[in-house]
Amino acid sequence: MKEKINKYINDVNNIVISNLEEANSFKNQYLGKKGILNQVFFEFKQLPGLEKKELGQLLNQLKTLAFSKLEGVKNNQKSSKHKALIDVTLPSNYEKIGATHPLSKVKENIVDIFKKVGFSVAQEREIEDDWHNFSALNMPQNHPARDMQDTFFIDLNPDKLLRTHTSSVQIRHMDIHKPPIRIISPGRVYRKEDISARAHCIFHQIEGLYIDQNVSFSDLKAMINYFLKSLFGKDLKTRFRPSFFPFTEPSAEVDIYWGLESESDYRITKGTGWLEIMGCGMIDPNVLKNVNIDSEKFSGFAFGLGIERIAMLLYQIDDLRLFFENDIRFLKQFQKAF
Ligand code: 2NM
Repeated sequence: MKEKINKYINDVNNIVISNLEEANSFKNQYLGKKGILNQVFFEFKQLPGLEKKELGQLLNQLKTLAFSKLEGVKNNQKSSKHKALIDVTLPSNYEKIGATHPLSKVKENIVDIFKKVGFSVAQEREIEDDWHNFSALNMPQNHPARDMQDTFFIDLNPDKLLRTHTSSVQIRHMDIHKPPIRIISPGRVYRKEDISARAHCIFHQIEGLYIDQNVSFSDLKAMINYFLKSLFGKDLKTRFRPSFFPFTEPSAEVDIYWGLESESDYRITKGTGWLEIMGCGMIDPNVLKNVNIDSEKFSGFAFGLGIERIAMLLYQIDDLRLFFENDIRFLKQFQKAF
């Protein structure tokens, strides 16, 4: 018995375990239910008391050795796993720390919709002159439409002002490029307004311009319907109401059917279910004349909308000021929203 135990001790000492499979077979062989240790303990129990005393210690030595051998293998594996994972020369894990601002996201979505049908983006200066912001758009000095917008004037001589709409971008584009024209102009615009939940002195617009031969009002309607259905869903209902802008004739305002399902639907649609979403029209021949485009040969349409308004509808934001305060608690909500 003594020799047997000593042999096992020797065996365990000499066994080399190099993988999980070998560890499992060692465990079965020595520590399993019918394993060597249980067998030897069984035999040990049959021994007379005196022999037990002598062999007990040796047997415990074998038991401790077998367990610590297995434990050693486990620890080795753990630490080698760690060694393989930690490579200090690798770049650290990528942490997403920012979010796209909701206004940027809405702008990108709208721009993508128009890019699909051949529009390209035009951008221009925010500090404009009177001609490009007003006069070229069929709003001469003393035109009543100028009263509709309160303008931030920077200088009167020479005239410098903050653009009140992105139509000035389109005027500058038409100055340089001749039809066919398909552009969309997203950008920041300025109006002298008191800041409240519904008004701000800075906001964002997107305007579109399409000029070619034989462009009609039905082309305009089709384009707007394509755009609004792309943005709000293909089952969207729209309607066009006659309106007035100095730079278009005829002009229209476009409503979308928002529904009357909730209390807030009632509030934002004033109980009608309809929401005014954008303005549009056929470009006035006077505007084409101002940029030297032959209005006998070419016609076109234009449209404009406010990005804040769309973002408020899409994300149920009820205070315009949230877009400009950049409060992290507000912005964080858009990290995963898109
Ligand atoms: C609107 C509504 C109707 C518009 C017109 C022009 C330009 F420069 F071509 F004349 N740009 N944008 C336009 C027309 C904008 O916004 C509500």
